[in-house]
Amino acid sequence: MQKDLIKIHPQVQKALNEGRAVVALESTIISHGLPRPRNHEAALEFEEILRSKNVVPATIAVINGVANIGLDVTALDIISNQDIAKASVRDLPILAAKELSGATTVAATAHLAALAGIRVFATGGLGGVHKGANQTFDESADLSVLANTPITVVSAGVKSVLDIAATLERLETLSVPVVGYKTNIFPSFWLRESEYTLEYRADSPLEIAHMMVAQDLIGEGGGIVVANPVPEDKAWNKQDHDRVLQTAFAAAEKAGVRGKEVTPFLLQFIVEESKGKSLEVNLDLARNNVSVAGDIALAYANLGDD
Ligand code: PSU
Ligand code: MN
Repeated sequence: MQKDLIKIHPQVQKALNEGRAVVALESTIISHGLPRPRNHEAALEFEEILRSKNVVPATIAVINGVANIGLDVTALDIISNQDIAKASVRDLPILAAKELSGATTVAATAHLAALAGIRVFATGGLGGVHKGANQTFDESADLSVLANTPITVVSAGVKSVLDIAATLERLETLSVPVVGYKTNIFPSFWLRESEYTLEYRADSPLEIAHMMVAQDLIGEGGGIVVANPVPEDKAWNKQDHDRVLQTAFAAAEKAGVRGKEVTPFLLQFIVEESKGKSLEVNLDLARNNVSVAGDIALAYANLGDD
């Protein structure tokens, strides 16, 4: 068996060759994190936010066994409208051999983006350690993959459905730096805050670009997490947020969801229970992450020009 397992979109390859700014985007948020048809609109909009900054978007997904780095119109339609698998890194060889399609998680997107030479990646929220993980061992592969994947991930922290303290501890153990973007507080996805403070912050894209260069030189070969809070006027009201989340946990417990189903179940439940409010906040924070990732990619590319 000798096939091309990775296909890099010509525009993405050209930008990489020329040292221009490229930002990777994940597909699980599109296939499993957002409802149709908003997911397809979002996929197009995220790419447009980047193009308008003169940054080349590279949405990543596995299409019929081939890891696509940068999607064409047909592939964007597939990830938005077909029921395809949620694919983490461990699923990649299986999808390849079986010639199946899959939407890539943060872990799989980061891994494939780095293989292609992409240095910056925007997502909504990073996966992490789930509550009760001391019993279930449910910790997202997003964390361990970032320990050995040289990519900067812009995320609105982690969802408050996760155990934030444990997630931050694991990132420390895995030697993944976590930097607040214009904040000293770790954000919790729909909210700008959590109970946890961060030791370091960056106040400009250029500062992050300098950290990336230093990470390349003296780091362990891993990534950087940029924690970027949702804009103030877009955040969810804390009281509503807390109430809906409590209901969501109870529902997940009752439904007995396990493994990779947990995150999509909670997200969908929360959208319904909040009458769509959580969805609007989710889209706003994702747009904001895409925009900041674009600025970081531009700053990093400009450093290369000096
Ligand atoms: N955060 C979101 N929406 C999502 C996810 C995270 O706002 O859809 C997805 C990401 O792809 C992340 C994955 O990598 O959930 C984590 O899943 P798990 O907990 O099963 O590793
Ligand atoms: Mn999990």
